[in-house]
Amino acid sequence: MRERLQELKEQALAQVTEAQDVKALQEVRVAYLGKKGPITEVLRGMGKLSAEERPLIGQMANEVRDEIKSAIETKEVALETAAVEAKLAKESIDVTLPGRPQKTGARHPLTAVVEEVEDAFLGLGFSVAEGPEVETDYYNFEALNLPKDHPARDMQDSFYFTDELLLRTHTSPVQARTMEKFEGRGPVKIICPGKVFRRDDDDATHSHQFMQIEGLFVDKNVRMSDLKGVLEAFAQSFFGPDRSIRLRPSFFPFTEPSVEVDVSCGMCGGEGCRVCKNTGWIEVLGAGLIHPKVLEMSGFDSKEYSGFAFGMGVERLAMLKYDIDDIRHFYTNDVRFLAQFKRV
Ligand code: 2U9
Repeated sequence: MRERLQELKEQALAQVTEAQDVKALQEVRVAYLGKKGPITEVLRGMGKLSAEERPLIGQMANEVRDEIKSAIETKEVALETAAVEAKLAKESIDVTLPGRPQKTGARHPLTAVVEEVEDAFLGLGFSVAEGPEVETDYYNFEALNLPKDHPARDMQDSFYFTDELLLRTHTSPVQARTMEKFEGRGPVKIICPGKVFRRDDDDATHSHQFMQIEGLFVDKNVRMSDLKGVLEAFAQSFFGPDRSIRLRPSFFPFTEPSVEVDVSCGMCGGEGCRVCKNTGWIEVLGAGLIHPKVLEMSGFDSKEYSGFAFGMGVERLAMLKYDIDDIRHFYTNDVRFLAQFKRV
């Protein structure tokens, strides 16, 4: 039996040495150490041995089994390590190769302009307010002193869902809704950026969808001089510190008095040139003191409170700032146009 065990051990260890992979090792394990294997068989047959021989053979069988087991385990670790090393060698990367250029996007120029205008007004203590693009006739017109038969409605024809529901023609309803929420107690100091819609034929300067930023400041003792100071600070922040503004009388149903606001021409510095059509000035926004009726309709006592409001077209600002000649560029998604704004 001693010889048999010695023989089994040598055979098993030789097969472990020869095994080229984990599967072959597994086969050796089953063949020698399995329940039906020769070592188990030896142990089972020990009953036939004499009392002196039994413990000796039992000890030897256990030793042989442990030796085979540990040889298999050692070989297993060696095979696994070799496999990982082979994989690493195959997958090594050449870190000296040049990198692949990353394709980067760009903010849409209208987004860039909105964010820049927001920054300028946030610095002046304004907050940003937003509201729905589908509006009621009341907030889009009535609350802004544009009753049903008002002639100024003709300039803001819209897309109607029903007689009372339409795509907003300006962001002014956001201001009216915000004022209502303040329940007659100022100050209210907000700017309202967003998409607006008008029934219009598209050409180089008109688009049936465009963006506006409107603003409003309601408090006690708000005057025209406050409006002028805020708009001058904005113009200098957005167009450059050397710019000035001028106000010309105008009319809007929601403001009284109303003004058009011009910025001095950046091309000629006010001398007169092609860009400003020889006037030295460029029209950029409309503004005025909020009509007392509008204040009252949104819940403010017009004897206690006053305020100013202003509105500007985002496309027009972008066209002036980046010398863009056609409003349709903003909405046709030509990558050659959009890629020019990567640094903006
Ligand atoms: C409330 C009260 C008053 C907003 C104003 C303008 C003047 C204006 C135009 C500029 C170019 C629109 O994009 S544009 O066509 N806007 O001239 N907007 S005052 O006045 C308000 C708004 C809300 C409650």
